[in-house]
Amino acid sequence: MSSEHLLLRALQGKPVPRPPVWAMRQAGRWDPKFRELRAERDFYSFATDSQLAAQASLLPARFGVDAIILFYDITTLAQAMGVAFQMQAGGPVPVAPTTSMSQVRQLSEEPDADRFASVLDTLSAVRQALQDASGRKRLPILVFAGAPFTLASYCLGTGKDITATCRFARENQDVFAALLDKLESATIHFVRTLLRQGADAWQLFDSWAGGLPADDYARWALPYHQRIFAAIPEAPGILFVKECPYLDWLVASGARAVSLGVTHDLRTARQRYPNVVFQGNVDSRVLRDGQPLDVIEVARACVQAGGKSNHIVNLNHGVDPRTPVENFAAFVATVRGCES
Ligand code: 1CP
Repeated sequence: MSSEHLLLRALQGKPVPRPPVWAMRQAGRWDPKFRELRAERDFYSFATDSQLAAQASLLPARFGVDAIILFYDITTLAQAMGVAFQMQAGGPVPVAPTTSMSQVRQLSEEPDADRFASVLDTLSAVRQALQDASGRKRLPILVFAGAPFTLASYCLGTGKDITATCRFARENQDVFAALLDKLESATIHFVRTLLRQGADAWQLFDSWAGGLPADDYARWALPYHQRIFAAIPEAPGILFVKECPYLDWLVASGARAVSLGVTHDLRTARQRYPNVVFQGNVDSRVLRDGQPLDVIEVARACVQAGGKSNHIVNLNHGVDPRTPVENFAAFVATVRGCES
């Protein structure tokens, strides 16, 4: 078997002895070691301390995951562009919502790398920690960005409330379009910078776009995905849209891999698109509410449905904070045990 990492082989559609496995939000509150590390620290001061963020990124390695996702937040890029955030219980909230054209004009579309220096420092610390004696990385490093629609919703202060985001978009079309365009340029610049600094692959999170009606998705999500994936050819990119009903449009995004939720049957999607690399789609609620035996069953069924090649095992959304550690461990171990 080649020395190339399993995740990178899978992303290229190459044959693999088993699918790689990792989880969105694998570094987070569900993990007691993360809670210990985070203690009572404010989220952004924790995330911008590159030594702590590197330690948080690396915590899931002890379970045997096949990739390390770098610890920061989708709002980290917006902060670098000039939007300040506070982390509240429901998620990030802007100190001053970006709602006018003059505010959008002030945002930097290619923020200087020193405006996201802590992410670059975290990347360098994680790379160093993952290096083995021969100088090879033990695991590949994933970086990520929020897609323009989802990140704009945080800049506006509407967050997960899609109805409120759409209302603003309809009443202020020019401002909304200008904000999305700025976020598109900044995202391309940010991801390419991290790839130049040694990240191996990347994921675009358009978490809230799956709730958009088709005509709005066709306007505010799909064209941005297409332009962003086309502008970053140097490393494989994965598209995630939480429980997105528009499978054809996910595939049309140009992403190297498409993350599926439980809205779609993986086996049917696989038959319809035999050459597409799919990521997913174990239900995160089974990890939250089930016993390890339930997790073993759904993880095996997922490998069966998605196949070994052209497949990356993941959840339908992030690991729920109430997930027992033994369930996360069972999820990863089961997929690792599917080797042939
Ligand atoms: O310590 C804490 O307060 C825990 C919550 C947390 C974490 C672990 C937030 C607040 N951000 C992060 C880091 C983070 N965010 C990562 C890296 C860690 C990992 O994946 O292991 C990633 C990939 C994100 C991405 C992110 N942040 C998304 C897209 C993914 C998704 O869940 O759909 C979104 C929408 C955000 C915004 C955000 N940040 C945090 C919260 C609570 C939210 C709101 C969304 C939510 O309720 O989950």
